[in-house]
Amino acid sequence: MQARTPALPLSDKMAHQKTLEKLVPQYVVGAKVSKVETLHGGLINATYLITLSSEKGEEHLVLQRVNTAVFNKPELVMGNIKKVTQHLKEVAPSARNLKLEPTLDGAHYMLDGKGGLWRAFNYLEDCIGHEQVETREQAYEAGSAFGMFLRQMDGLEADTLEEIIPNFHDTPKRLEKLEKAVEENRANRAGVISRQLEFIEARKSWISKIETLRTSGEIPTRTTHNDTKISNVLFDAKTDKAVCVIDLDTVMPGSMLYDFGDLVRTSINSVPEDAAEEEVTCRLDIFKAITKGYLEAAQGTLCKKELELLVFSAKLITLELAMRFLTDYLNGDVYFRVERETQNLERARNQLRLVELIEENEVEMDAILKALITH
Ligand code: GN1
Ligand code: MG
Repeated sequence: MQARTPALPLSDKMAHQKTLEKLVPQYVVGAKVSKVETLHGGLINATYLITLSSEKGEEHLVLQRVNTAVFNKPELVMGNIKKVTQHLKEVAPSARNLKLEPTLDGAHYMLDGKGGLWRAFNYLEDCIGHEQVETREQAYEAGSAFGMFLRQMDGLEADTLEEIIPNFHDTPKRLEKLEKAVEENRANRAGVISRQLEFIEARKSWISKIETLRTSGEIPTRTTHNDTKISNVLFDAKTDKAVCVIDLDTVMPGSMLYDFGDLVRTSINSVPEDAAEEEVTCRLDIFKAITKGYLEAAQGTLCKKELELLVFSAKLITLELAMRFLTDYLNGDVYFRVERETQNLERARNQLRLVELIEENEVEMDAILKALITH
């Protein structure tokens, strides 16, 4: 069973229910929808676990509505996912992995006529999800799932994939967007973020580092996941070992450094992204476990330069997320789902505190990394 958090407002779920009932007969004949549950609490898409009953018994299907405001070329997303899931089948035929389920007519997605794109995945039975990293074992497993994904994707040339969201992890461009949002001040909120802007301004000298090295070819452009948090890993319900990674929407060409960094960012902090900044933590034991799991599973895929920048990547992506949350706060919360007016600002403060903590611990984190690389 995947994580079941109430990810969506009830009104969305009710509106989707009718669409779901229309879509299901395109996948199976003679089955009735006996239950619809919300799955996996992302901030962007809506995901449902459909329980179907027929004479054969119960079966499950995961139906997901892609947010076309974020993914404005969803057919390109689907093209990438098709390539990635096929590649996974080739390189790891016996592994339990995500599979796109085609409709009875062989289509990999359907449009609902209301701006939504729907697709179906297999439901991986007896799996659980974790919203936060609680233990070192989970951190190791999450690291190993994404390290394995990196290795598996090594044979899938990045230039065969579409860039789903252009400049997704281009930190200098994220800064430009923030600066533009400050200037436009659409939601009239710029007055309250001067402390945050100063903090970012003081770190301008290093924000282009990864993009400069990537565009000059000193670090490779690979097939990357781009949303590497523990909630995008499925775990075996019995053993709590990682089964596979999910959420393939943002798989596209990029640097693995953003993937590793984002996994560290979302794992070392023991509190959610919108928790008060005083509660933010930088758990070094968790960092060690993730890194160990990642490097063991990636088995030498990384080049020297990538290895050198692993700790830096965590600091950079955390600053990038703070910029994204601040930008959305200034633009009036048009991108990330919010439940309250200040939530994006809270997320930004939380992330900036995490940048500060990573800075304080950077030397130690680099020592942990070096020890893992040489052993
Ligand atoms: C978004 O929807 P979700 O939670 O999978 C975002 C990620 C951010 C994350 C922050 C396509 O992911 O980049 O890291 O929120 N995804 C997109 O919580 O923008
Ligand atoms: Mg996601």
